[in-house]
Amino acid sequence: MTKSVFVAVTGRPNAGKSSLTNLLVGEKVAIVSPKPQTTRTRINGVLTRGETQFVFIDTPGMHKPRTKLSEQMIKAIDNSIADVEVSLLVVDATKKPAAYEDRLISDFKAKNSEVILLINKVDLIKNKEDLLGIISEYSKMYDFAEIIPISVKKQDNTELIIPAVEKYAVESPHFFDDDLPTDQPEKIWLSEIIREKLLNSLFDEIPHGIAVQVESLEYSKTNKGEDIVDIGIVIICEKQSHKGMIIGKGGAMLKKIGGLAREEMEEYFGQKVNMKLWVKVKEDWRNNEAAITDFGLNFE
Ligand SMILES: Nc1nc2c(ncn2[C@@H]2O[C@H](COP(=O)(O)OP(=O)(O)OP(=O)(O)O)[C@@H](O)[C@H]2O)c(=O)[nH]1
Ligand SMILES: [Mg+2]
Repeated sequence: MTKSVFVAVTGRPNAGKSSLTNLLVGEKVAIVSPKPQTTRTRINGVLTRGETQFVFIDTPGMHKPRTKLSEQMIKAIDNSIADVEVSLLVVDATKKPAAYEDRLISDFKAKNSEVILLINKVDLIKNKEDLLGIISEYSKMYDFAEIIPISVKKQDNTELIIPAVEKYAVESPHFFDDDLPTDQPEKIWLSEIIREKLLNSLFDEIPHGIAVQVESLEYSKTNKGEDIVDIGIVIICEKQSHKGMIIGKGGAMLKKIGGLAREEMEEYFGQKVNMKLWVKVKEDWRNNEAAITDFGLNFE
């Protein structure tokens, strides 16, 4: 008798949802960065333990939509919450509850959702008594099934999460491959690795306007007969001035990004990677439905 449980991982931008999803699944399925709105669509992180398959749905951080892209991101959140046995609301212990949490909680109320509150980043709280105040503030907002203070960074209390969600598992077939940590297409995952390096290396204003596409992926051989993966990647940005910053002086930034990404991709493929990067400008693509669809970011 097999079981499965779908779990939505929700919260404001930067709360630590993707870090948590990766930790729970034990593999990097979602990219992580210090910049808000890193995750742009729902990403399934799959963990199979014995009879039970856990499907953690990492979602974009809840925010006020300002572009057509963010409207799709919000749809991805709402849709994720609607489909699951239980949701995790990940909050930042150093930040007061605000409109982000209110919006999610009103969704939970409308759907009468089972929700486990995870108060993350407790490693940043100096006075542990402050935690009691945070817990009581959140308890007034919703009837949470459980409240667990955690630190994903220090892996404090994170071992309590799997047993807490396992209670919601239902008898069912496994919907995903038992041996794969995600159903994300490989090309998407590879493009996300590039976006992660860009988010971590560039100034604030540019990253939100960046999209990455893997244009080609071929397995070939070097002159010496070694296996090599040839990857062609296009980075799309919104302004000519941004293109300059992404390329950097004498191509230095692009070289740095390419180097960091290649290292990670070589580890993933277990063989050498040859990567070619191009940068293109597509003005205001975040409000261009055709472009959003083309980049795989249209939720519907
Ligand atoms: N100090 C501390 N930092 C953390 C912890 N968990 C995550 N972070 C950091 O918080 C930042 C955001 O992490 P993400 O996992 O990308 O957050 P997210 O909620 O997925 O963000 P979006 O995708 O933008 O919604 C990163 O710099 C993480 O390293 C934690 O427990 N403690
Ligand atoms: Mg994320």
